[in-house]
Amino acid sequence: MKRRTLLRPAGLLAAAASAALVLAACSSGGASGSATKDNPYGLIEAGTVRVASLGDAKPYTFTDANGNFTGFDVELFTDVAKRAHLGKAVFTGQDFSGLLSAVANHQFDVGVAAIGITDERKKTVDFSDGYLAGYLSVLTTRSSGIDSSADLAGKRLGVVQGTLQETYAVKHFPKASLVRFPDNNAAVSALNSGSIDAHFLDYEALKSYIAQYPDLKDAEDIPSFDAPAGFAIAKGNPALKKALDTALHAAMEDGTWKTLYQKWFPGSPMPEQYLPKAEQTSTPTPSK
Ligand code: SNW
Repeated sequence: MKRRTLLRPAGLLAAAASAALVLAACSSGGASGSATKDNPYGLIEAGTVRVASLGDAKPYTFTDANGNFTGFDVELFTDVAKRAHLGKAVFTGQDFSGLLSAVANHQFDVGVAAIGITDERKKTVDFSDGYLAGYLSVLTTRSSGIDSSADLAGKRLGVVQGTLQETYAVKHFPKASLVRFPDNNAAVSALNSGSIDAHFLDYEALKSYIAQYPDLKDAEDIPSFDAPAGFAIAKGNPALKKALDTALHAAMEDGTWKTLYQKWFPGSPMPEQYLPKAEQTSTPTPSK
């Protein structure tokens, strides 16, 4: 009365064989982004996580006097990469406008640069969960006569190409003449030399330029809570997304996020949804 138990193992074998075929097909081209046993997150090179970032987006991500990347996003991502056992994080400065396509094309494993999560951008890349929710801000000179975005009509307004500020300005400031720049430093030079009247950028970057140039001021802050910043990765890598999200939430829960926030954004209102759960007092701001 030996029972035929062969069917099940045989079925399993078939499943294993087809899974092996799929894996082989994925790795045969040597294309980056394919997961293997030694490289479970499909990094371009196992043991290193290549990060597309910005050299001049202080205090989010920028290079210090020695050329090393630092800032809130850099330190947070470095912590997350360590927790997720991704290996060494290597940052490279790009223009913002090319950053997401470089990630989508697997030239980099991750994009880290206060990149707001939007449905439009999700057509190109996937994102981790959000880790920052702040403002889009109008930086101008004390003598410009611009006291709010309503005064931008007829003025030359700088935006960095490819940013949410550019999209927002096209939609909401139709009477301003937009001047597009590759990065914030170029735009702020133009503002200081009088070739533009205002520049539209992230709030914390505005704060750092005002600290550097006392002739500059903040004319208006527009909430961008519906587009919290996230880490961008190529589409179709759920293992990497999950690893980043798990590590990110651990960094929030143990207070690492809060410590970095206070270090890099002193005096700024703290979005409560990223604090340890026990410290959240009010209804959190919605995040994606
Ligand atoms: O949408 C905000 C978010 O709420 C937070 O304040 C961090 O900045 C944003 O993600 C918007 N950042 C711009 C963008 O995503 C510009 C990024 C940059 O200059 N590096 O287009």
